[in-house]
Amino acid sequence: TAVHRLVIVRHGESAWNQENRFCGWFDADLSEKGVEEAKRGAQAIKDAGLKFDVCYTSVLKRAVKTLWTIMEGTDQMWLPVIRTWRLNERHYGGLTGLNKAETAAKHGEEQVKVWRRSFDIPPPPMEKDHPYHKIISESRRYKNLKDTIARALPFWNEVIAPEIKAGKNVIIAAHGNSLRGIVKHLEGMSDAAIMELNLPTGIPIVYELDADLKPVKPMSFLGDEETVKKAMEAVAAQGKVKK
Ligand code: DG2
Repeated sequence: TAVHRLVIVRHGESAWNQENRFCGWFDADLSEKGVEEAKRGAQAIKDAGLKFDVCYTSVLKRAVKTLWTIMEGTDQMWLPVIRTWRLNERHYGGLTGLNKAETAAKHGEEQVKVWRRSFDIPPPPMEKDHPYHKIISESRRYKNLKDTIARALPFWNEVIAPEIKAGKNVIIAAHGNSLRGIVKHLEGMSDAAIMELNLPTGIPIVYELDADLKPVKPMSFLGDEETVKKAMEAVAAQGKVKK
């Protein structure tokens, strides 16, 4: 039986989602459409009457602003917010800034799918002379960074899961891939199954969890089925060669 509820939401469309560029740890802002998506997400959460006790997000402004928009739209701006690099997007390494469709044309759609979606194969590293190396590596927020690989899950296990078990209502506003990591863990998905999951931007997802934090039913989207389906297909299509 469901005893806990968790809401996760991928930030609204970012300027680099819009330009179809690998973003990772680059701090792209929300696009105008992304702001609208976040507002719609907020309205959906308001309509569903969902209340939270604590909020988690990354240290990237596209996720932080999405969370703010939801807090504002649901009149919960007083809530505590914890920002952590552990909920950041996957670091896209050498791919950062590249256009996804152009990368697919150059390296093949299969390779791009592996770089975007595989559980254990990382994108190529970011070399020192990469155009975005300086701006990302010199940011003060990453000065104490020790471990860039296994990051979202320890935070889930050590911080978020205990809060939920203690009865807190939690919302996490983060990124396509940091949230895919949490979803894989929650649902016990195989490495193959997680390859096929594409999270839409700005549409809140509700999980009903049992006392051991196992989902008692599939994730439910606060959005109409057709919109959700289209949005997920569009994310998958970003890695295809442009026709
Ligand atoms: C996107 C995800 O991250 O890209 O870094 O480009 O969720 O912060 O927009 P997000 C990026 P894909 O893995 O879908 O290519």
